[in-house]
Amino acid sequence: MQSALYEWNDTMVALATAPGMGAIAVIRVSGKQAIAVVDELFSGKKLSEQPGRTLHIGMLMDGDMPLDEVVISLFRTPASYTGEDLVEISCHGSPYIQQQILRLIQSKGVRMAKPGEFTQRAFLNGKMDLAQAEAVADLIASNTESSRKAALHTMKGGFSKELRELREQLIQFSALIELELDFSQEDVTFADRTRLNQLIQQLQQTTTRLLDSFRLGNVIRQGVSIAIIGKPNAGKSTLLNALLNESRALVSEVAGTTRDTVEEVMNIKGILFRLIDTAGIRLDTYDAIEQMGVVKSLEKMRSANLVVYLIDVQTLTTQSLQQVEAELQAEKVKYLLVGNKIDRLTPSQQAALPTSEQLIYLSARDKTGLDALQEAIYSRTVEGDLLGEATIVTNERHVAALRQLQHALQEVAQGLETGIPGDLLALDIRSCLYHLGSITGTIAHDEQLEYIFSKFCIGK
Ligand SMILES: Nc1nc2c(ncn2[C@@H]2O[C@H](COP(=O)(O)OP(=O)(O)OP(=O)(O)O)[C@@H](O)[C@H]2O)c(=O)[nH]1
Ligand SMILES: [Mg+2]
Repeated sequence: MQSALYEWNDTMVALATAPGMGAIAVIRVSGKQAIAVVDELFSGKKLSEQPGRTLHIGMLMDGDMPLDEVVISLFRTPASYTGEDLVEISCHGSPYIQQQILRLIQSKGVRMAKPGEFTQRAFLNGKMDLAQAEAVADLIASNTESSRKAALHTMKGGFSKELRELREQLIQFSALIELELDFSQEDVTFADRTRLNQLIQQLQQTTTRLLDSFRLGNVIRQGVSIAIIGKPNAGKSTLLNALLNESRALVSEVAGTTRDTVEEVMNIKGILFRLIDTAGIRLDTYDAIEQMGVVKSLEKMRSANLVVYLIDVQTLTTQSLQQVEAELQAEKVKYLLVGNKIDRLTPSQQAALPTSEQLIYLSARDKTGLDALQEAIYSRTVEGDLLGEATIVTNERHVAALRQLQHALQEVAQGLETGIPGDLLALDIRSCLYHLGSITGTIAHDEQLEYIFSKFCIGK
């Protein structure tokens, strides 16, 4: 898979660990000259005579002067991350040493790698397909259990396997169509029309399932936004602090304390939730700043994935509850109702409180009932079995391609129904294969690759 981007003969270097001081830093060199160049700087064994997948300890020399004691990991083509000769130098993590090593290697005619170029080479050398390469960046960026899991699944080829199966089905399909073309002169009804219909249905189902997984994929990637809404003094900021287990938002007995929204993240069962504390909603205020806060709260409420509506139980009645629910329903938002300050009521008063499926009682101050709230937040927003091994599509580019595939499949299905000629069907199938190929990168343009890999870290 030759590409104009790919300069087959040049050797590149980059710092693979985060810049700055650390215990150890890793510098990667990949390409035809990688081993020879590092060999010239290394005072230990002759690296060019060593087999791949070996480690070597020795001094890295700046001329006659020892610069640092390092460990060399040696990989030989094709058994390396990039598929090329690859040397990793583990040095002491001083930024000065890192810079000196990078300088020495560049002085041997090696250039600095661009972001993602190691992975790009791995892709161009057929070590992984494009979907897998993109998952490498996702894995590095993963910040929760769910994002880590989804990225690892794709990086290890889970998604690619599903795409390959789709592709095989499509090829089967086109073979059947060709067969039909061969028989078109004879007056036989094609025996396997049912088989064709079955196949196209299977293809559509898989595509739809993958597309549907993106709803969850989006949740995994971006997190779920939760707006905490309610009247002034209901205890919204206290609840935010309790959920975060820190004093993040200002709390006071003065109604109208929160003026601007406060956002913080919380992790429930490996999913990221963005909690938004808002100014209490009071529509009769004459304070201009507070009024602005209220407008903002309403905006946050409308754009959130879930609204947690807080009510002080001391003011809670069946009637007020109904009114709140009616208003939330009119806003068409997904919501949970929380009766706060339960500690203020006697057990008999508590027993007399209205109950509803959507209603949770707790004390934000005493931090009781928080587990039930977290559980409800999770189950209201994240559906399906996250711990399963199913592919979850998290990448917008893949979604766009899958949508086009779905559209093209629809054309094929329609063509079958209306009985369009086989050669036209074959064209539609080619378009299906094209969209599939764009995900795995069998069909990829240089600019597109450049764009995808430019978003990677340097050294990966
Ligand atoms: N007894 C009791 N008091 C609480 C509880 N939660 C909050 N409070 C008190 O209620 C008052 C208001 O709390 P805040 O968290 O500032 O309320 P808020 O909804 O953020 O208020 P605004 O930002 O003004 O809209 C404070 O004095 C809190 O200590 C609770 O569970 N029990
Ligand atoms: Mg507040």
